[in-house]
Amino acid sequence: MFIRHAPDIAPSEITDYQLYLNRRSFLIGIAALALAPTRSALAAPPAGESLPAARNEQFTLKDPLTPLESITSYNNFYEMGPNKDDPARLAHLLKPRPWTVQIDGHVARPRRYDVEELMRLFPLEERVYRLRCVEGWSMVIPWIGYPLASLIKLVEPTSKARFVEFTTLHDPAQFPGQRKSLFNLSSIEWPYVEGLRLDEALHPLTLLTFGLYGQVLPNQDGAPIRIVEPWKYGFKSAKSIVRIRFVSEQPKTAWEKATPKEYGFYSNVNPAVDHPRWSQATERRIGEFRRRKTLMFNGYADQVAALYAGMDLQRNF
Ligand SMILES: Nc1nc2c(c(=O)[nH]1)N[C@H]1C(S)=C(S)[C@@H](COP(=O)(O)O)O[C@H]1N2
Ligand SMILES: [Mo]
Repeated sequence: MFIRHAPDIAPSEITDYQLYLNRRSFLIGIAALALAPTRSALAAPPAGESLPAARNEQFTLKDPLTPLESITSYNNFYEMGPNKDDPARLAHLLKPRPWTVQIDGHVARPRRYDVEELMRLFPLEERVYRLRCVEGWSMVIPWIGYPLASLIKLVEPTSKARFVEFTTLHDPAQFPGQRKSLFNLSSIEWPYVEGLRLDEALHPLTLLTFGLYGQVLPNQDGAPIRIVEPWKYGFKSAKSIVRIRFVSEQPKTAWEKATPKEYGFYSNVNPAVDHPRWSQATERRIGEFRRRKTLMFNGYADQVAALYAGMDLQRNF
């Protein structure tokens, strides 16, 4: 199953991947024992439950994987709190099952889906993508999901649909970061809203994501369903989505509303356009000390540059 003899695989990658597979087979065993009889009645968080998916080599980077430990302990998820370790600490408050996702707006087939059904509509794939946070760090993550395009085609956008808006759950009982208090000085107006142009949402790289590292999404990574948009800064990849709406006007996103001079609608990874308060020319891969050069469109320029042909990317940042 894990056989890639290519000499370009770093020993560190092999170690991470072996660890991952060992842990995965262990978890599959545990999950089978614990969950077999009552799966449909299960409303508890399925964290750690295995989610098998065939790897799509066409969309798999050869970079060493970031360890699962880092992916689940160093997070941005402001609904859970402003610090990187808040999500891991408070993730147990989120109940990702049962969960429904409303799909509406300018589509011929609006519908509310149970996330279990949504997850089974199309074959799941594993894809290794880089995630580049606007703050200057990056990770390499084996995501599990299917192209958002498959779902979009199923619900049939009408000619009025020009953008897609994603909305995260708003529930202060599950998300302490949404409670009003002196300690929550977050400038985000809840719920968290993100958006893409329809052609970006239809791009084959855009992944509707249900898992990572062979298991269902850990709560702190946006369970039970999130978007992953690998050529854009991480904040475009909205977590714990409850609504996907097709609209004709460009959505007002949460970060744009909070700090319009710092966060634009497009937010394509671009080493030539600095954040007003820091350079975007380099980044630090979590787990490494050296800084790497940030790549145009996070390294996906060959695949996505055509989406922005003729656009001024300094203005449309
Ligand atoms: N709803 C919601 N989605 C979110 C965020 C958030 O605070 N709330 N943070 C974003 C940011 S800034 C990043 S870098 C990524 C981090 O994803 P990860 O924690 O799975 O690595 O999630 C993005 N999605
Ligand atoms: Mo981020």
